[in-house]
Amino acid sequence: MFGLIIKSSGSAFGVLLENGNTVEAHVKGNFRIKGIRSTNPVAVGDRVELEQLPDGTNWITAICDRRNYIIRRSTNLSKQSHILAANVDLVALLVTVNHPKTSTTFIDRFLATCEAYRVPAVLIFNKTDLYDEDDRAELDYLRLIYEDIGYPVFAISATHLAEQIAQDKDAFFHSGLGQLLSGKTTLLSGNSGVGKSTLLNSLFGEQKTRTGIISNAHDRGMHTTTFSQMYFLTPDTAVIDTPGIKGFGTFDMQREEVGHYFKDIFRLSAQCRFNNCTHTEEPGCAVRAALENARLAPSRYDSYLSLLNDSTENKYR
Ligand SMILES: Nc1nc2c(ncn2[C@@H]2O[C@H](COP(=O)(O)OP(=O)(O)OP(=O)(O)O)[C@@H](O)[C@H]2O)c(=O)[nH]1
Ligand SMILES: [Mg+2]
Ligand SMILES: [Zn+2]
Repeated sequence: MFGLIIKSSGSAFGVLLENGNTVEAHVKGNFRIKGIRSTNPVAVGDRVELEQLPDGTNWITAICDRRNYIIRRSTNLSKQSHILAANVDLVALLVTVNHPKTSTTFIDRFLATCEAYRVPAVLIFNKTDLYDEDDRAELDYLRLIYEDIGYPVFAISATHLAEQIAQDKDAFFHSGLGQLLSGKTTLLSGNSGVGKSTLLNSLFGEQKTRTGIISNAHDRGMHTTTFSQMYFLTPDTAVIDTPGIKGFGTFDMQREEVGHYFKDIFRLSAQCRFNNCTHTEEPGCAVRAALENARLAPSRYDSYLSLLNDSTENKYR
């Protein structure tokens, strides 16, 4: 029996079978995939083989080869890694300039990971209805940076989107963000409280999953979503809502490799004097020249350096 993992809470999995039924399944404690050390051997998006025992319980016995996956280390101090999802067409990173604020380091680490795993990514700035003048200026600034690199950028209000979609669903799914999502399986990720579940509910026009509040004291989310789940908008359009994540420790990057995953830095590096330039101390570095001439955003360079430091520390591997 084969199926698709559509829900993962860590120990139990929801599996969509070929006959359209969903069953709960488990993995044996010692189930491991060669080469990947992660807290979850199976992730949403995985195609799996199942065995049903006479007592009616379902056990995952094998995972079909993955087209791709996105893996994250919870923090740089942690050896634990977590597969966010497998076999996705697109990563939609939901971020906010405020309420709560998503850091550019987080954005850049996430985008670099998407590059490393060769999964296309798009940035969605949410909660525009809450932005004041400064927030809007910040949004415009960041939008320029990321569009210039080549990432599609959208600015939305997930709460207002619900009305817009209710009024004209077809129009939404035939242009902009809606069109981009159509026909794809999209992993929705971001910090807690940025509105992932709210966006998901708006896309469906009904409450599919619980949303939380933002703590007044810390202006942060409360980690409301505790499991990952794939929801089908149409038979060929799916969105995966995931629990909010904090830091983004990266993985398996060699020092010389880090620059490859920053598309802007990679492009500039073609003009560096040394082809193994790490863009730190070397003479004739085109990346640092671009930084000085304001052709490279300081925040991007800072994020690059933070990843370079991770890979230098190396001891976590
Ligand atoms: N004003 C405004 N509030 C929003 C918007 N999107 C989400 N929110 C609010 O932000 C809070 C958190 O939203 P959630 O959808 O639960 O956030 P999440 O990203 O799923 O959070 P986790 O599940 O904890 O990762 C809720 O109170 C939402 O109503 C928006 O566009 N505008
Ligand atoms: Mg949520
Ligand atoms: Zn250089």
